[in-house]
Amino acid sequence: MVIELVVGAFWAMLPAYVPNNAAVLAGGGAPIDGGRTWGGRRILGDGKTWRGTAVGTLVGFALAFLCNAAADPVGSALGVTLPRFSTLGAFGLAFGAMLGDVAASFLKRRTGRERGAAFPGLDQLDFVVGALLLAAALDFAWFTGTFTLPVLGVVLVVTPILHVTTNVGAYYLGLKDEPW
Ligand code: CTP
Ligand code: K
Ligand code: MG
Repeated sequence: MVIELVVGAFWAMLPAYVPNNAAVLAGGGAPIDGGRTWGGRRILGDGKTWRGTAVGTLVGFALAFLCNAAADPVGSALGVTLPRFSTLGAFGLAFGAMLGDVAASFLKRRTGRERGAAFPGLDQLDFVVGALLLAAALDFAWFTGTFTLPVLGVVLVVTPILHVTTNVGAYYLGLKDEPW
């Protein structure tokens, strides 16, 4: 039961977990804010690009369909039932994750933090909150059926741990400038 809950929560969040990492690999090119400032600071900064945002969203969205196709074989191999993604739910998770990260950069710039500065708590949860909110907004019936309260509890505990681990890994692999 606990295994099914944890594996199911991880599976349900995959379209939200992958976009940020895909953006790190795909980043570069024109920044979303076009270099513009507000109150003497960049609106978002050079770390939020059109290409990173678009590729991140597409990769997360596409992954949901791979997950749907793989849910039966993977589920029976693990002896658990894995959740399926609706199209709108999948899009909400992927694009919402990117929007949450963009919103966090907006807040970081407003609070005087330069690009790449850490904002503990926000860095680990911005994309989770964005993903869950947009998925709920776009397909509430699917959302409440998939993200039950126990699943949400697991997501809020497991995500920061995974986020810290993957970012430290990406940093040591030379893919990311900072370990957060
Ligand atoms: N990235 C991107 N577009 C996004 C998100 C990320 O291009 N929407 C790429 C950028 O190259 C960015 C890298 O992924 O530098 C790491 O992402 P992140 O840590 O979120 O950005 P930071 O550079 O740390 O900037 P910020 O302080 O604004 O978070
Ligand atoms: K970030
Ligand atoms: Mg960063």
